[in-house]
Amino acid sequence: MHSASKPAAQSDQSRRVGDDYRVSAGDRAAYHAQGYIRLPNVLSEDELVAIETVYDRFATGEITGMGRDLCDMSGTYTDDFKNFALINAMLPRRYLPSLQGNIYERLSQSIARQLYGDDMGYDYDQFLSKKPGKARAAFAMHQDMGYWPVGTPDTRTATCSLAITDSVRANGCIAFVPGSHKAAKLMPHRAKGAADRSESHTLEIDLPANTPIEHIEVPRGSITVHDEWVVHGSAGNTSDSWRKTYIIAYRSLATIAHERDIGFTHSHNDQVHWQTALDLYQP
Ligand SMILES: O=C(O)CCC(=O)C(=O)O
Repeated sequence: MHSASKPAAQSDQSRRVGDDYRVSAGDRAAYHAQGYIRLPNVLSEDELVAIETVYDRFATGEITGMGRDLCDMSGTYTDDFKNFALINAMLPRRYLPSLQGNIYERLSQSIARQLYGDDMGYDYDQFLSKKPGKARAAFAMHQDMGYWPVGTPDTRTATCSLAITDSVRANGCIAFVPGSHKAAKLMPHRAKGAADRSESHTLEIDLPANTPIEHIEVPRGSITVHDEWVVHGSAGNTSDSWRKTYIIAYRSLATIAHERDIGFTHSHNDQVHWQTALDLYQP
């Protein structure tokens, strides 16, 4: 009896099995309760080395012609690339199609489907790199819905963030307000450090000083997954190493089709002609 109960306990741990990643019932429940989870050991070291080689072509500025899709999320669109602190490469697989179908895409897609169902498809990808010793490389607190068109009927989203480097407090790991997704309601956002969105893409929520915040440290090769309403962001990088993150977000195929129809592709080069969080809340 005793020996039979052990494998049962282990089988409820999320884990990689060959080219599958199985999310345990406990982690699925925790995701929906908190608005985020951490999943260990998603990519192997060999897989990470291959992905990081391609990733670095964006972080070093080798891939050009991206317009505003290569920007500093802690600065403005007119900053020089050499001065970027938080390098944001939007839609890297659009600019380098050889990324399409990589092992992280395959595993993260299956994770999103286990969290929300089989109609979840790739919506966008993003590389976020914080340079060492850059205290200003902070990602302002926000809800992802704040960045997206208002009024999309089916908002379900699973955003997977792969730690390409260890992600820890000192290099500005992701931080969440647990349970802040529960109201499923857009909070007031404002443009950060710029008069309007033509200068900088970054939005910010003002949180009360006593808001509980959980910093989620993740070793290289593990991921966090978060939903579209949970309030999150990250502090600057005061360490002497990079923080590199590879984000892929999944939404329902119907939502993706709707948003492409109105011209929204997650590119910072999109011409915005839909209602945004700023239209709702700015005086
Ligand atoms: O990882 C971070 O520092 C923030 C990323 C983020 O805000 C997001 O993926 O929605």
